[in-house]
Amino acid sequence: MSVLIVFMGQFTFAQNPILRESDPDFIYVCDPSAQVFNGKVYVYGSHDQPDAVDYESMKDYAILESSDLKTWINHGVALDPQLDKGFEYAQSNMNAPDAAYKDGWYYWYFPSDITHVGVAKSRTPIGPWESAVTNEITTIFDPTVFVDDDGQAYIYGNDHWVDIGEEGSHIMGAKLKDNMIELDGPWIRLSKENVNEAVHIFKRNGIYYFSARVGAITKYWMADSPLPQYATLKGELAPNSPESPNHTSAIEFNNQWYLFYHRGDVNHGDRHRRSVCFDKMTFRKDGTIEPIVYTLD
Ligand code: FUB
Repeated sequence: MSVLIVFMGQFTFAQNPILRESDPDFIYVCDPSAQVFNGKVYVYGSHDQPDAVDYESMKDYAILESSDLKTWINHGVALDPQLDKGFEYAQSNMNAPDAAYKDGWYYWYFPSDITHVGVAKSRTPIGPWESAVTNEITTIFDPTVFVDDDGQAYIYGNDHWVDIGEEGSHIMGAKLKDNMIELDGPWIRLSKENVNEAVHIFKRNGIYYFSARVGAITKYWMADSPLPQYATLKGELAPNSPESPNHTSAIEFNNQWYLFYHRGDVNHGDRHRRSVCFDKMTFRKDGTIEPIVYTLD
């Protein structure tokens, strides 16, 4: 990886962490939901405050954008449910969000009060965002949304938050209606195993991959459908994220797969001041994945 770092306004030339505290517009962006829209990579993330001591102080979100994964535009705080009209129901703990596109709209799924899920929508990937609903659409921890090749959308998460080592939380999934704001069927439990948080789904070569933080690491499952009972646990996807609970998402961009994650041991951070990074993914012939190796610079 290049060690050259050049600053040109909002642009950074280096890989990890994407944003650096020496950037004029630096903010702590974490819980990355990476998406490819219109040939560009967008990272929709949570926003840690510089003086944060817990996750309650998380009260808005951020967007990063890149055309080549080398130069990044930091769009800064992008959705502030406390200030933007139409999100009055949103309270504290604006934990990990996700974004999805369908039928001309970009949808932003965000938690309020830990498990209540609200939805914003926009005609562009970077806003302006308007309220898609006037209240929470459902309750799930770390909501994430996937639109399959046939246009059917699904929402996932874990049924409730548990601490490292605690049991009783699983990967859950449900269909979304075409309006993207109502469930179209019951929640289905997709993992036999317990997970802590950070559920994510992606599809490659017809295989559906689910991942989640389990204890200190991120594990992954494979399945042949978006609502399997059950997906098959395959093992480690990513090691312990230094100084922070793991939260990952995967994208394919220019024929290469990448895993986005955050870490708390850079930018004078900690588990409440995290910074987004990404590294290459390597798939084996049978579709299983080599555990990610985290890099800096
Ligand atoms: O950012 C707050 C929480 O930390 C997220 O919701 C979890 O996934 C963990 O990354």
